[in-house]
Amino acid sequence: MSLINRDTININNRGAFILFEGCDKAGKSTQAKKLFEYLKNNGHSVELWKFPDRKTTIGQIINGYLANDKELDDKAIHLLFSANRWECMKDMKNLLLSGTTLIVDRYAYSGVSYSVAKGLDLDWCCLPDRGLLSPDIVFFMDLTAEAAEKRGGFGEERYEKKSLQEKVRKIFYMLKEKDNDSDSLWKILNANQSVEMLHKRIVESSLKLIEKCHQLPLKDDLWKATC
Ligand code: NYM
Ligand code: MG
Repeated sequence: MSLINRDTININNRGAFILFEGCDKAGKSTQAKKLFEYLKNNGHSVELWKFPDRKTTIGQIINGYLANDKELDDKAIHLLFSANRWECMKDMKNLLLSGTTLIVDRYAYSGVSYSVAKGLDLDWCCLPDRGLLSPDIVFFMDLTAEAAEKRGGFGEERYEKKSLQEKVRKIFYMLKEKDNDSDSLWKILNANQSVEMLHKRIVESSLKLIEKCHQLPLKDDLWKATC
Protein backbone atom coordinates (compact mmCIF):
# COMPACT_ATOMS: atom_id res chain seq x y z
CA MET A 1 0.00 0.00 0.00
CA SER A 2 1.31 3.43 -0.86
CA LEU A 3 2.14 5.55 2.17
CA ILE A 4 1.52 8.70 0.18
CA ASN A 5 -2.11 9.72 0.32
CA ARG A 6 -3.69 12.86 -1.05
CA ASP A 7 -3.24 14.75 2.20
CA THR A 8 0.48 14.17 2.35
CA ILE A 9 0.84 15.32 -1.25
CA ASN A 10 -1.09 18.45 -0.37
CA ILE A 11 1.02 19.35 2.65
CA ASN A 12 4.36 18.46 1.10
CA ASN A 13 6.59 21.50 0.84
CA ARG A 14 3.92 24.00 1.73
CA GLY A 15 4.97 27.56 2.49
CA ALA A 16 5.08 29.06 5.98
CA PHE A 17 2.60 31.62 7.29
CA ILE A 18 4.72 34.21 9.09
CA LEU A 19 2.80 36.89 10.95
CA PHE A 20 3.94 40.24 12.35
CA GLU A 21 1.78 41.80 15.05
CA GLY A 22 2.09 44.75 17.40
CA CYS A 23 0.95 48.26 18.20
CA ASP A 24 1.26 51.16 15.76
CA LYS A 25 4.81 52.32 14.94
CA ALA A 26 6.40 49.20 16.40
CA GLY A 27 8.34 48.52 13.17
CA LYS A 28 6.25 45.64 11.82
CA SER A 29 6.16 46.88 8.23
CA THR A 30 9.92 47.59 8.23
CA GLN A 31 10.76 44.10 9.49
CA ALA A 32 8.19 42.36 7.30
CA LYS A 33 9.65 44.08 4.23
CA LYS A 34 13.24 43.29 5.21
CA LEU A 35 12.38 39.63 5.73
CA PHE A 36 10.57 39.56 2.40
CA GLU A 37 13.62 41.02 0.59
CA TYR A 38 15.95 38.61 2.36
CA LEU A 39 13.92 35.52 1.48
CA LYS A 40 13.32 36.65 -2.09
CA ASN A 41 17.02 37.35 -2.64
CA ASN A 42 17.85 33.92 -1.28
CA GLY A 43 15.70 32.04 -3.74
CA HIS A 44 12.53 31.49 -1.69
CA SER A 45 9.07 31.74 -3.16
CA VAL A 46 7.59 34.43 -0.92
CA GLU A 47 4.88 37.11 -0.87
CA LEU A 48 4.26 40.04 1.46
CA TRP A 49 0.64 40.69 2.52
CA LYS A 50 -0.81 43.37 4.75
CA PHE A 51 -4.09 43.74 6.64
CA PRO A 52 -6.17 45.73 6.28
CA ASP A 53 -5.85 45.16 2.53
CA ARG A 54 -6.93 48.67 1.55
CA LYS A 55 -7.20 47.85 -2.17
CA THR A 56 -10.42 45.79 -2.03
CA THR A 57 -13.90 47.36 -1.87
CA ILE A 58 -14.13 46.51 1.84
CA GLY A 59 -10.57 47.76 2.32
CA GLN A 60 -11.50 51.14 0.87
CA ILE A 61 -14.27 51.56 3.44
CA ILE A 62 -11.79 50.61 6.19
CA ASN A 63 -9.29 53.13 4.82
CA GLY A 64 -11.90 55.89 4.93
CA TYR A 65 -12.68 54.99 8.53
CA LEU A 66 -9.01 54.96 9.61
CA ALA A 67 -8.39 58.30 7.89
CA ASN A 68 -11.31 59.76 9.90
CA ASP A 69 -13.22 60.50 6.68
CA LYS A 70 -16.03 58.15 7.63
CA GLU A 71 -17.83 57.25 10.89
CA LEU A 72 -18.92 53.66 11.46
CA ASP A 73 -20.37 51.71 14.37
CA ASP A 74 -17.60 49.90 16.36
CA LYS A 75 -19.13 46.49 15.70
CA ALA A 76 -19.68 47.20 12.01
CA ILE A 77 -16.04 48.20 11.46
CA HIS A 78 -14.88 45.18 13.45
CA LEU A 79 -16.81 42.88 11.12
CA LEU A 80 -15.46 44.68 8.06
CA PHE A 81 -11.86 44.14 9.21
CA SER A 82 -12.69 40.45 9.63
CA ALA A 83 -14.46 40.23 6.25
CA ASN A 84 -11.36 41.83 4.71
CA ARG A 85 -9.38 38.81 5.93
CA TRP A 86 -11.98 36.26 4.86
CA GLU A 87 -12.07 37.64 1.32
CA CYS A 88 -8.34 36.82 1.02
CA MET A 89 -8.42 33.32 2.54
CA LYS A 90 -8.79 31.34 -0.67
CA ASP A 91 -5.83 33.05 -2.34
CA MET A 92 -3.69 32.78 0.79
CA LYS A 93 -4.47 29.09 1.14
CA ASN A 94 -3.65 28.33 -2.50
CA LEU A 95 -0.36 30.19 -2.28
CA LEU A 96 0.71 28.41 0.90
CA LEU A 97 -0.22 25.01 -0.50
CA SER A 98 1.71 25.74 -3.70
CA GLY A 99 4.85 26.28 -1.60
CA THR A 100 4.90 30.07 -1.28
CA THR A 101 5.78 31.50 2.12
CA LEU A 102 3.50 34.38 3.17
CA ILE A 103 4.71 37.21 5.35
CA VAL A 104 1.65 38.93 6.77
CA ASP A 105 1.68 42.37 8.39
CA ARG A 106 -1.21 42.35 10.96
CA TYR A 107 -4.09 39.86 11.16
CA ALA A 108 -6.90 38.79 13.48
CA TYR A 109 -4.87 39.54 16.63
CA SER A 110 -4.87 43.20 15.65
CA GLY A 111 -8.55 42.91 14.80
CA VAL A 112 -9.45 41.80 18.32
CA SER A 113 -6.93 43.95 20.21
CA TYR A 114 -8.06 47.28 18.78
CA SER A 115 -11.79 46.51 19.08
CA VAL A 116 -11.52 45.24 22.66
CA ALA A 117 -9.42 48.30 23.55
CA LYS A 118 -12.39 50.38 22.36
CA GLY A 119 -14.67 48.50 24.75
CA LEU A 120 -16.11 45.56 22.79
CA ASP A 121 -16.41 42.12 24.34
CA LEU A 122 -13.42 39.81 23.80
CA ASP A 123 -15.38 36.65 22.94
CA TRP A 124 -17.68 38.53 20.58
CA CYS A 125 -14.65 39.98 18.82
CA CYS A 126 -12.88 36.64 18.35
CA LEU A 127 -15.83 34.84 16.81
CA PRO A 128 -15.86 36.33 13.26
CA ASP A 129 -12.20 35.31 12.76
CA ARG A 130 -12.66 31.79 14.13
CA GLY A 131 -11.58 29.26 11.50
CA LEU A 132 -9.24 31.53 9.53
CA LEU A 133 -5.88 30.06 8.51
CA SER A 134 -3.64 29.83 11.56
CA PRO A 135 -0.21 31.46 11.41
CA ASP A 136 2.87 29.28 11.97
CA ILE A 137 4.65 31.99 13.95
CA VAL A 138 3.67 35.35 15.44
CA PHE A 139 6.50 37.87 15.70
CA PHE A 140 5.14 40.29 18.27
CA MET A 141 6.99 43.58 17.98
CA ASP A 142 6.71 44.89 21.49
CA LEU A 143 7.00 48.61 22.11
CA THR A 144 5.66 50.79 24.92
CA ALA A 145 3.18 53.50 23.99
CA GLU A 146 5.70 56.12 25.24
CA ALA A 147 8.34 54.87 22.80
CA ALA A 148 5.81 54.62 19.95
CA GLU A 149 4.71 58.20 20.51
CA LYS A 150 8.25 59.41 19.83
CA ARG A 151 8.39 57.68 16.45
CA GLY A 152 7.61 59.63 13.25
CA GLY A 153 4.04 59.80 12.00
CA PHE A 154 2.37 58.73 15.25
CA GLY A 155 -1.06 60.32 15.65
CA GLU A 156 -1.92 60.61 11.97
CA GLU A 157 -4.59 57.88 11.91
CA ARG A 158 -7.50 56.87 14.11
CA TYR A 159 -6.32 54.75 17.10
CA GLU A 160 -2.87 56.38 17.24
CA LYS A 161 -3.36 57.71 20.76
CA LYS A 162 -1.18 56.75 23.70
CA SER A 163 -4.03 55.69 26.02
CA LEU A 164 -5.60 53.40 23.42
CA GLN A 165 -2.24 51.90 22.40
CA GLU A 166 -1.51 50.99 26.02
CA LYS A 167 -4.77 49.04 26.15
CA VAL A 168 -4.10 47.41 22.77
CA ARG A 169 -0.70 46.19 23.98
CA LYS A 170 -2.27 44.55 27.06
CA ILE A 171 -4.89 42.81 24.94
CA PHE A 172 -2.24 41.40 22.60
CA TYR A 173 -0.72 39.76 25.68
CA MET A 174 -4.14 38.43 26.69
CA LEU A 175 -4.50 36.84 23.25
CA LYS A 176 -1.08 35.24 23.60
CA GLU A 177 -2.27 33.65 26.87
CA LYS A 178 -5.53 32.61 25.20
CA ASP A 179 -3.53 30.77 22.51
CA ASN A 180 -2.20 28.58 25.33
CA ASP A 181 1.10 28.91 23.57
CA SER A 182 2.48 25.40 23.98
CA ASP A 183 4.11 25.31 20.51
CA SER A 184 5.88 28.62 21.13
CA LEU A 185 3.84 30.18 18.36
CA TRP A 186 4.54 33.66 19.72
CA LYS A 187 7.98 35.25 19.62
CA ILE A 188 8.04 38.41 21.68
CA LEU A 189 10.62 40.84 20.29
CA ASN A 190 11.78 43.99 22.02
CA ALA A 191 11.07 46.49 19.23
CA ASN A 192 13.39 49.04 20.81
CA GLN A 193 16.48 47.30 19.41
CA SER A 194 18.29 48.20 16.21
CA VAL A 195 16.56 47.30 12.95
CA GLU A 196 19.49 45.05 11.98
CA MET A 197 19.57 43.10 15.25
CA LEU A 198 15.87 42.42 15.03
CA HIS A 199 16.17 41.42 11.39
CA LYS A 200 18.92 38.90 12.19
CA ARG A 201 16.83 37.23 14.88
CA ILE A 202 13.73 37.18 12.65
CA VAL A 203 15.65 35.65 9.73
CA GLU A 204 17.08 32.88 11.95
CA SER A 205 13.67 31.89 13.30
CA SER A 206 12.00 32.15 9.89
CA LEU A 207 14.51 29.90 8.12
CA LYS A 208 14.04 27.18 10.75
CA LEU A 209 10.28 27.57 10.52
CA ILE A 210 10.17 27.35 6.71
CA GLU A 211 12.07 24.02 6.90
CA LYS A 212 9.67 22.71 9.53
CA CYS A 213 6.52 23.77 7.67
CA HIS A 214 7.44 21.63 4.65
CA GLN A 215 6.28 18.63 6.67
CA LEU A 216 3.31 20.16 8.48
CA PRO A 217 -0.36 20.32 7.44
CA LEU A 218 -1.88 23.73 6.85
CA LYS A 219 -4.43 24.56 9.53
CA ASP A 220 -7.58 26.63 9.14
CA ASP A 221 -8.40 26.43 12.82
CA LEU A 222 -7.68 29.86 14.24
CA TRP A 223 -9.17 30.07 17.78
CA LYS A 224 -11.30 26.96 17.17
CA ALA A 225 -10.00 25.42 20.38
CA THR A 226 -10.56 28.54 22.46
CA CYS A 227 -13.76 30.21 21.30
N1 NYM B 1 -6.58 47.45 12.67
C1 NYM B 1 -5.98 46.57 11.83
C2 NYM B 1 -7.79 47.13 13.31
O1 NYM B 1 -8.32 47.92 14.07
N2 NYM B 1 -8.35 45.91 13.06
C3 NYM B 1 -7.78 45.01 12.21
O2 NYM B 1 -8.34 43.92 12.01
C4 NYM B 1 -6.55 45.34 11.57
C5 NYM B 1 -5.91 44.37 10.63
O3 NYM B 1 -5.85 49.37 11.59
N3 NYM B 1 -4.07 51.17 13.78
C6 NYM B 1 -6.01 48.78 12.86
C7 NYM B 1 -4.66 48.82 13.48
C8 NYM B 1 -3.99 50.04 12.87
C9 NYM B 1 -4.80 50.32 11.61
O4 NYM B 1 -3.05 49.31 10.27
C10 NYM B 1 -4.05 50.26 10.32
P1 NYM B 1 -1.54 49.75 9.86
O5 NYM B 1 -0.76 48.45 9.93
O6 NYM B 1 -1.08 50.71 10.90
O7 NYM B 1 -1.60 50.33 8.49
MG1 MG C 1 -0.47 52.36 11.75
